Parts: sequence; C-alpha cells; structure tokens
Amino acid sequence: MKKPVRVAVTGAAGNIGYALLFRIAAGEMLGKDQPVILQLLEIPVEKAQQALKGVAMELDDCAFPLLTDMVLTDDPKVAFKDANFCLLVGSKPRGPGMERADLLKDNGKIFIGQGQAIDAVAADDCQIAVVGNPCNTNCMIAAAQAKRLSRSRFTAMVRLDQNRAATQLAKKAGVAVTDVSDIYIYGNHSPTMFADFTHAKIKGKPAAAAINDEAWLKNEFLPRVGKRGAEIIAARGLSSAASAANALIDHVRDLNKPGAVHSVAVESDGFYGFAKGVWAGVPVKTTEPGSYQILTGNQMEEFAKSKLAATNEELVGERETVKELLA
Ligand code: NAX
Repeated sequence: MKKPVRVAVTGAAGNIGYALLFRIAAGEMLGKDQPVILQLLEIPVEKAQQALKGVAMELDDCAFPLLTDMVLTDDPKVAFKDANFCLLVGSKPRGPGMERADLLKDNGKIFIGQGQAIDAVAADDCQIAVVGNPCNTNCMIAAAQAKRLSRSRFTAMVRLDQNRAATQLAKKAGVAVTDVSDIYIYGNHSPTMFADFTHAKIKGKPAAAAINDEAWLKNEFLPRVGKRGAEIIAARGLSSAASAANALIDHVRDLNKPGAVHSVAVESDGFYGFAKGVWAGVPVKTTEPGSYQILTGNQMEEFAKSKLAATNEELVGERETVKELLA
C-alpha cells in the first residue's frame, strides 16, 4: 500500500465540495491505489462548520478503503499542514449590488492569507489548484505570497471550459466527444476566454473543416462556451458544481500524468502575447507529477490573435484592480 497523500480542500461544505470530496476519496483523482487524508477547511461560522461535519459523516458512511483520515478545521494553517495538494475552491459569492471590482478585492484578500499559510506549512512538493472565482487572478494573488514554493506549482482551473468546448464541438459535428482532440482554452476563466477551435481536431482532422461553418464557430460556439456558467445558473438556479468538481478531478489527474496535454492557467512569461505575470489558460504537457511544459508552438491567425488580446486585456485589468494585494 502506498503512503497516504494529504489533500486540502477549501470551501469543503459548499456545492463543489459536495460533488468533489467523494470522488477524491474513491480514488478518481489520484488513482485507485493511492490512499488519501482529506484536510477540509470551512469558514469559522457555526452553520458552515456544522455542514462540514455532516459532509464528513457521509464520507465516513461510504467506508471508502482509500480514505485513511480526515481533518476538519476553520484554520488555514491546520488545513494546509504538510498538504501535497491544496484545492482552493472556497470563496465568497457575489452579493446583491456588488461590483465585480469589489468581488475581486474581497476574494483576493482570502487568497493572500491562504497563499501565506500554504507557503508556510504545506509539503515541499505541494500542488495548488485554484477554482474559486475569479480563479486566474486569485491564483496570481496566492502565488505572490510564495517564498518557499515555486510559483509554477500554482495553477488555476480552465478545464471545465475545455470540457464544455469539446462537447459542443462533438454535438455540432455529430461525433463522440472522444473523437474531438486538441481543443484548448486560452486566457481568463470568464466569457472573454478563447476556446481555440482553429487548432482543434475531429477524428484527427481540422475541426473547422469537419464542421464547415465558420459563422457558427465564431458567433455561436465561442459565446456558448464562454457563457455556459450563466446558462447553467439560469437553468438550475445554482452555479455549476458537479461539472466543476469533475473538471478539477481532470485538472489534477492530468497534471500528475506524464505526457497528458491539457488546458491549465499558469503564470505567463509572455507566451501568446499575454502580459508577463498574469495567470492565463494555455495548453501544457505534463512532464512529471506537478510539473509541465507550456506549449507555445501554435501559430495564431488574426481572428485568434484579437481574441487573445481581449482576454489578456481583461486579465491585466483585474491585476490592476487588485494591485495592492500583490505586494
Ligand atoms: P458555494 O457557495 O456553494 O461554496 C463555497 C464554500 O466556500 C462555502 O461553503 C463557503 O462557506 C466557503 N468559503 C468561503 N470563504 C472561504 C474561506 N475563506 N475559506 C474556506 N472556505 C470558504 O460555492 P461553489 O458552488 O462550491 O463554488 C465555489 C467557487 O467556485 C466559487 O467562487 C465559484 O465562482 C467557483 N467556480 C469556478 C469554476 C471554474 O471553472 N473555475 C466553475 C464553477 C464555479 O463557478
């Protein structure tokens, strides 16, 4: 039996947490032979702590063979202690009348404290994945606190957008989702993201040729993927939770599978024209567990370049809004 790894999850009593923890404990993220210790963080509010206890009782009631222990806490330093994975899901939802800038600043503060705690107490090999929105900018804020850990270990999730894009292309072409490949997300996890259909393939051939409907790709596919979160909220009355949890499982699993090529938001060194230092979605190839090579070889046409410039502009604007949180 392998030694257990420690997986810290924030916002563990929330909607995504409820769809995520059981799959981690079942071995779907790190493998069916990898025991895990779940270290669960919730806010220091009675209702949230009670809900967390309820989730832990249900985890107990599953008798998962791989779940060797659980820690429930409201203290980030306890949650992140020796953690090999820190999955930062928890953040505040946008309240009534709240401006996006206020949300950015409010949630940003959470990620300063969590970034500091992770850098102080997490395991040396820790991998940090940020889901709480605005996830690219929150990831940048947390990573700014890293002194001991490498900033390359801080990633934000755009995998849900990749999965959404793959399904939309498959439906339009009338093929199985497994026939779609090479569809990657660039930029922000927001409606400005660019789901790069220009390099996507269907049954190994260019997707644009297989679909043969440029207007649909530009004017329907892109907005549908970009605004899918809002479409789910309108239909369900709640934001995407199971599909977000599933995407996080994919994100972490593929970051630990050498050879996997997938979309991840990582620190820009100027790739594809993104401003240096923002966290932008890009295709990466996992080299060894937790490490990756950024794939910079895709030639972009003018249309794609304009989309990349727009999503970069939004990321730069978000960085400007939170600049006092980056010091
Ligand atoms: P919920 O509101 O159901 O749960 C969030 C939980 O986080 C709550 O239980 C809350 O008490 C807790 N929390 C808040 N601040 C915390 C803190 N400082 N430390 C620990 N816990 C804290 O939201 P849920 O539906 O689970 O979504 C969580 C986050 O994921 C949101 O920010 C949401 O916008 C974001 N999403 C990101 C996606 C992505 O693709 N990157 C897609 C899905 C989702 O919209």
